[in-house]
Amino acid sequence: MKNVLVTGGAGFIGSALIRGLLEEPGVERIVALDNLLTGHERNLAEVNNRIEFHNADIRDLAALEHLFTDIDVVFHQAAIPSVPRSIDDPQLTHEVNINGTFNVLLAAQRRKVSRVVYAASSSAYGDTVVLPKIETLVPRPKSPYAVQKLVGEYYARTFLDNYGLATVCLRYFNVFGPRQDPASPYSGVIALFCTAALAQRAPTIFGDGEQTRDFTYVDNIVQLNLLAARSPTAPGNVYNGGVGARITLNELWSKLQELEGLDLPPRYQPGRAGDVRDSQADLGAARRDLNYDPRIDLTEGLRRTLAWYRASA
Ligand code: UD2
Repeated sequence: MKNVLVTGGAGFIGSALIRGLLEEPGVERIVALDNLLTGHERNLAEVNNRIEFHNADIRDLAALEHLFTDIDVVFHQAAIPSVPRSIDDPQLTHEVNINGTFNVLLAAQRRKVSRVVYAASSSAYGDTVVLPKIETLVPRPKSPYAVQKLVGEYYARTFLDNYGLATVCLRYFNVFGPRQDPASPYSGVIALFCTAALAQRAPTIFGDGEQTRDFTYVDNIVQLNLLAARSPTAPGNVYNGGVGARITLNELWSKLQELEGLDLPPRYQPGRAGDVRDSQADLGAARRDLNYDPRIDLTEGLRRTLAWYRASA
């Protein structure tokens, strides 16, 4: 793994991954690609002189083919996230998340990239009777976003089977941490809750707040990506990326209030379309095959995230 490229490199997860890659032995050249639709150049501010940044779009196949020259591993993080955003704008999210992913795989195959690690989503599971959710469950996507991310997995597997492109899919479970943008109504709930807590504002909870999530600090996901890029047995597989726990949104807000010494009841609004009720990762496969060991739990992750938002306000 000498030359690596991160799509969505100026995004929240992509920029964290780049910081991880900068510490990784043997990595010599890091290329970041982003169209800055949801990413920000400021996310790469202090590492900018150690990487190559390209303002490029994954819908542009020619640009990808050009940038993938001599690349060993592509970490494909570029996407338009958010379940409600995909419901509001299915066409744009389809074009980026499905057609863009197809282009990344095609360019990787044409440029003889040795491996693509793909950011898949836990949303692929939908509502299952079984918890924690294990990779062998039949997917039941509930939103355009969930379908789009799942199609990416199927394409990744198909490119391995038909063209020999080594691909690994990582189903991220509700990732949070520094640099997650709190500025959009489509932002991840922890970014919104942390910034509400720091401003001493009541957050909005959609539904009864008893839905559960496996909130995963971003450094755990960086570790998972680096392991997936190196493991000889990973290609062709799908791995959950979570911490293996779950918490309700009501509990999450209580925890944040405790950490910040607040007493602010949340506002409740009707539940969101496409929302999954419960989510928790089974980590058996990732632990067994990849040696994945998520070291940062929710409380520690929240402390670090609050500190980051406080410092960057
Ligand atoms: C989904 C995926 C996640 C990732 C993400 C990317 C599931 C279970 N998870 O996250 O793996 O791919 O999409 O976008 O499908 N909420 C509030 N108040 C707010 C904002 C959100 O109550 O102000 C609720 C929301 O209704 C949901 C929960 O918080 O029940 C989490 O929402 P989110 O948008 O942070 O992430 P989610 O679960 O859609």
